[in-house]
Amino acid sequence: MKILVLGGDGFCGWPTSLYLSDAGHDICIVDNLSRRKIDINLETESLTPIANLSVRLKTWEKVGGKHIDFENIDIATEYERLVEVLKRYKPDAVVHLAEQRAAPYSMKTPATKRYTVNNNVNATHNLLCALVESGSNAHVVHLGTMGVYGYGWFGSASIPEGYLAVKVDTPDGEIKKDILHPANPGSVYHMTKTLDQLLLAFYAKNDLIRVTDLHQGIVWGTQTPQTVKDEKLINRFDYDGDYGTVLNRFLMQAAIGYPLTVHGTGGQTRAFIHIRDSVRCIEIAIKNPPDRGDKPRIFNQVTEVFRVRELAKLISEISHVPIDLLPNPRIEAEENELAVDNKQFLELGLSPTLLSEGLLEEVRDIADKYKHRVDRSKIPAVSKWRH
Ligand code: NAD
Ligand code: USQ
Repeated sequence: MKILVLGGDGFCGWPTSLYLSDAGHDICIVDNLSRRKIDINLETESLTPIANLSVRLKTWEKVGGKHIDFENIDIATEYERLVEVLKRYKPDAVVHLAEQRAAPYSMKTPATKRYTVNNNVNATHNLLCALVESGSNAHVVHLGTMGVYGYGWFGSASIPEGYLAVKVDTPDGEIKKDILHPANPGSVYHMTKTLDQLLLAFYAKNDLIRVTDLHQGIVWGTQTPQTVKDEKLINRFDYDGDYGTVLNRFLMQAAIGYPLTVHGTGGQTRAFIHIRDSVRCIEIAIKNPPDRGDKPRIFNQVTEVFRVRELAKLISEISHVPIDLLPNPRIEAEENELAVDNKQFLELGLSPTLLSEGLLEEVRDIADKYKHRVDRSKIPAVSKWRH
């Protein structure tokens, strides 16, 4: 298949591009390198030494034996260029990962809030509009987030895959319907993903665009079988207070003896997935498109559920680094139950990488190996939800 990977230089996008290329698909990365520029502005860097994109692509050509195209386009602002690429490249599928993805960054300042909304909503809408204008029949595989659901509204009931079965009493009797699960975002970033859902649903209905939305949990881990082939292919690993996600942050903190930064009581329960499974799920989704005219197909892209303090305890036990219970900079439930349906991916063949299998490799090959690159001043999470 011919596949455009929007956001293909990012943490999920780079290993996805290599995985799909290795599997024999023709890949074109579209990225404006904004994530690298944000690192420069925040004066921080990936823990792992990521190569420039041109070096990454040349290395993959040598090591993987495959060519990957690259177009430097801001899909939120350079609409005409996006239309032109769609017309020229004629993709069978478009994987859309090109959004500002950090909740703390999205809550940092009025400027980062507005950037996140403008970038994410326009990126998704421009893509959908450009597909229609270019006459493309490409299947859109969009990366959404578990955060659209708000981590469990109905006690310990399992969160369904996108749609909630409701019964409504009407004068003509009871009506049963599957509706989009109520949205309950916890940050400006997560809010943009709930807006994306409506854009995707509208274009699926009105223009018969085939859409799959992947509500992914927190991705942990770094390497895939492709990125590990050469150090110049290494994936990024964010650890700073804005972009670092919880499990990867704890692993890096354990490696340098920095007390594990648990927000509040650590009773927050979240869903997780290893980066190796994330790229597999994307390929499974590409191979199983909905029909034209169907509503978006929604998968919950998660494999395990943990409480933050359970993760901290586990890592503290293996590293002997203490846990620090910090005031929570976010506005979020201090304690929540979370159960998530993920049957669709399991039925389609996903065999999950469990925390118990991947953790030691991550400590040994990434956190320990690159700990000399850590800037301790970038670790505290300083973005506050309410000022
Ligand atoms: P990332 O920031 O590492 O990668 C995003 C990429 O998109 C970057 O390379 C960036 O330069 C590019 N980009 C952003 N805006 C763009 C624009 N307007 N035009 C062109 N390129 C643009 O993020 P990631 O962790 O790889 O996340 C990818 C997607 O997966 C996001 O949509 C995110 O919301 C979703 N997701 C990520 C996680 C996670 O834990 N990392 C979990 C759930 C969902
Ligand atoms: N947390 C800590 N200590 C830390 C960092 C985080 O206790 O040092 C807590 C947070 O307060 C939160 C939880 O850990 O309760 C998760 O935070 P996170 O930064 O790991 O994840 P989040 O902000 O939710 O965002 C990440 C990705 C985002 C994706 C989302 C999936 O950055 O792109 O959409 O995970 S989900 O969480 O399922 O919505």
